[in-house]
Amino acid sequence: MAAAVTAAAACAQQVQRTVSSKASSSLLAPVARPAAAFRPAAVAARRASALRVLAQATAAPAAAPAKADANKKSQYALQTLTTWLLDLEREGTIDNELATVISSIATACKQIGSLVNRAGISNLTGLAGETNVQGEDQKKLDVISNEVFSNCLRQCGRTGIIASEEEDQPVAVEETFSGEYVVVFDPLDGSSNIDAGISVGSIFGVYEPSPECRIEDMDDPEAMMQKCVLNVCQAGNELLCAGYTLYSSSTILVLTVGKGVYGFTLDPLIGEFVLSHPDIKIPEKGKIYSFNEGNYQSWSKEQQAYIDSLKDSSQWGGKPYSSRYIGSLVGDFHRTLLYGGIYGYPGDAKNPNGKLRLLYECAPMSMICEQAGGAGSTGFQRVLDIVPTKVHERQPLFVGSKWEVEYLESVLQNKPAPHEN
Ligand code: FDP
Repeated sequence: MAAAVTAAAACAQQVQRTVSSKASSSLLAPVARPAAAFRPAAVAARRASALRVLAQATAAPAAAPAKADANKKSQYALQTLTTWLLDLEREGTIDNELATVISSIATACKQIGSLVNRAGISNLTGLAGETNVQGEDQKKLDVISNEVFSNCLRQCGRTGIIASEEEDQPVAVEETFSGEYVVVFDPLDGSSNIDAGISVGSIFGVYEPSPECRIEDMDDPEAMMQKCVLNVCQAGNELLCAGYTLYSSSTILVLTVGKGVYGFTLDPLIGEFVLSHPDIKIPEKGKIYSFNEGNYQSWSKEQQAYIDSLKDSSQWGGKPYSSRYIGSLVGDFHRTLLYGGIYGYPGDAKNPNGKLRLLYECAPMSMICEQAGGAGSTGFQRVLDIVPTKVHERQPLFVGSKWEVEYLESVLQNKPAPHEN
């Protein structure tokens, strides 16, 4: 711990204060309009009258009533992530600060998506030569994506603490000047697929602002780090926002702020995420399971029995479940969200808690799944109820259609299967 604290303290000391004064405006703050009040009243009146005459003279007799025209939607109307966030702000679902954090995450994802697309021709494939705190070899793109994500979050000035899969400890952000949201993320999940050009993704979660873990408290780095860890280790049910971006045949950002799930596809020609999947609902029951069956021998007998039963066509009207597994959580999860079924990474004899990390993999995916009408479970407990005891804690994860997840829980817990609707 002491070494980690020293490292984190050293790291924190290196952070340069790039924003010294409190900024008053934001990316999404309403822009003050040059008001008509500056126009002399007589000129304004003359202009209004001239416009009325012109409108009468040019109005086609068969024109639809003005009210109907105003309500007609233009065929060129787009709902972009930015206008969607503005709508949420207007209705009071999120505030301006959270909208700014989400915008900066979207910018990071656009940049990572472009790097992923060009990885093979920009010498970005292969290993970086380092291992992360979890002992995994870091790919070049893991390291770069982490830097891109961290830069965007710092520059937006609204994050107090960031915790990444690629960092040993949470990092207090010095550049923050308001907001102080806690952001957890895996900048490039599934990166072992990168060199083969297969889908990868970024996953993120945003928690309530926390002003407790401050860079100003550097005179006691150990106490500061304890506060940082404490503020990051929150249960998933405290998440304000969770999302992921899939880098695949298209770049798709899927997001929830606790009011349904929305998907935005990046239009590369205008550089904007455009709403393409409004109010996503996962099917109640599916026909696909997604597990790494190579681990079958080391699963519990209950876990084996569950997968055996999905393959037993006699139980499912003559057709067994189909198996699909990319080995990239974001890709496998996205398919499960749209088509239904179950994604699972169980514990096994060697790793009782499986492989996936609670904070920036299991919890955000579970929140998205629940918001879409599905479920997220460890097999014995709702994922969103677990309070992590450490930043990189692992948990078994089963997410997907409600029926398949409940059926899995019933098999693991030796309980009767849920009823089919
Ligand atoms: P990766 O190691 O390539 O980053 O948690 C990381 C993850 O990929 C997930 O994206 C993926 O679902 C899982 O590991 C794959 O693990 P297995 O190779 O053990 O199936």
